[in-house]
Amino acid sequence: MSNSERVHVELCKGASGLDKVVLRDRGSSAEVYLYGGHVTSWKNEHGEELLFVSSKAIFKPPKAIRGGIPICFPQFSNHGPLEPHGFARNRFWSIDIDPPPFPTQSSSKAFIDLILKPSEEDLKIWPHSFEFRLRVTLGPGGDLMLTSRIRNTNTDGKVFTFTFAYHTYFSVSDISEVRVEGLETLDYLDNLQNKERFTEQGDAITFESEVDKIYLRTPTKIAILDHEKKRTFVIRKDGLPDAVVWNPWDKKAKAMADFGDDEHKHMLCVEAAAVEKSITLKPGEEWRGRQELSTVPSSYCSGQLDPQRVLQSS
Ligand code: TA6
Repeated sequence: MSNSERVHVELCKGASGLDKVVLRDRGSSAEVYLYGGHVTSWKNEHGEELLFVSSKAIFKPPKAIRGGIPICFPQFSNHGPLEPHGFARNRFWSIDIDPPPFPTQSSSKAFIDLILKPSEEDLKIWPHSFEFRLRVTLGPGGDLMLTSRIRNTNTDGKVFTFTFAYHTYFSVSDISEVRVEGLETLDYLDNLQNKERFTEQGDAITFESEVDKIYLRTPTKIAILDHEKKRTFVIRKDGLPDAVVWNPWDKKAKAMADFGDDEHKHMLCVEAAAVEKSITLKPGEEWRGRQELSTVPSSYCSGQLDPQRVLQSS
């Protein structure tokens, strides 16, 4: 079956009978649940899964799915009065059949538009009307793009502010062999030390214990090198100045009911985010936040690919 005949977008049933959309393009694929507007799978042309989803993940409201790409909105973590990470990740989104024209043209046919609007219940906890449009695109090269467009539709003239993150769980072979490049020498807020501000040392970030840091005003590109898999994840982001790096390590892993005791060894969250400075929208205004994920074959030590070259290339 040629690529043009292949079904690029398919609506079907997933875990717990929840609706999901499967995107396919030249052997690559991605899956998005309407519950949470939540990407739960991204596979390359070899069928290898690139995102981590816990074997104990719960696919049942109101629990957010543990893994993939939860969307944190209108509040990141406990940076505000709402439940941790806001409510968008545990609401049912709809397929947006008539989205406004998309700012950039993509040749990809494998994309889906989802939309979230507040329910009466949501307006009681966050009294603001909004339209949150999310486009998930699987690019011809297997790249995964998420573009969020959030519009303030308040009719009472009220502005609103929010914080945001794509809480991406990357699948890695062995966390103790992983390096993150692009965050060196930056300031960060350490969530394990009352959000105190520190400056990162000069080298690539490696992992030997629990990490929960919010890096401030990072470059638009960050690389995650998985030595064992000879794979580098490249995160490109737009409209999302910060980046959160999280690994619960062993103790927190054991404390989370929807997370396996040893699963911290095979995942790393690097989250394109807007946290330090919340985003303010007047009625009628729209914000856009985009992340593009791709992989390049790599092996740092064999010098085949220097991450700095990845970070400096377009
Ligand atoms: O993004 C890092 C973080 O805020 C951590 O503090 C940790 O709580 C993680 O998110 C997971 O949060 P969750 O609410 O999904 O358990």
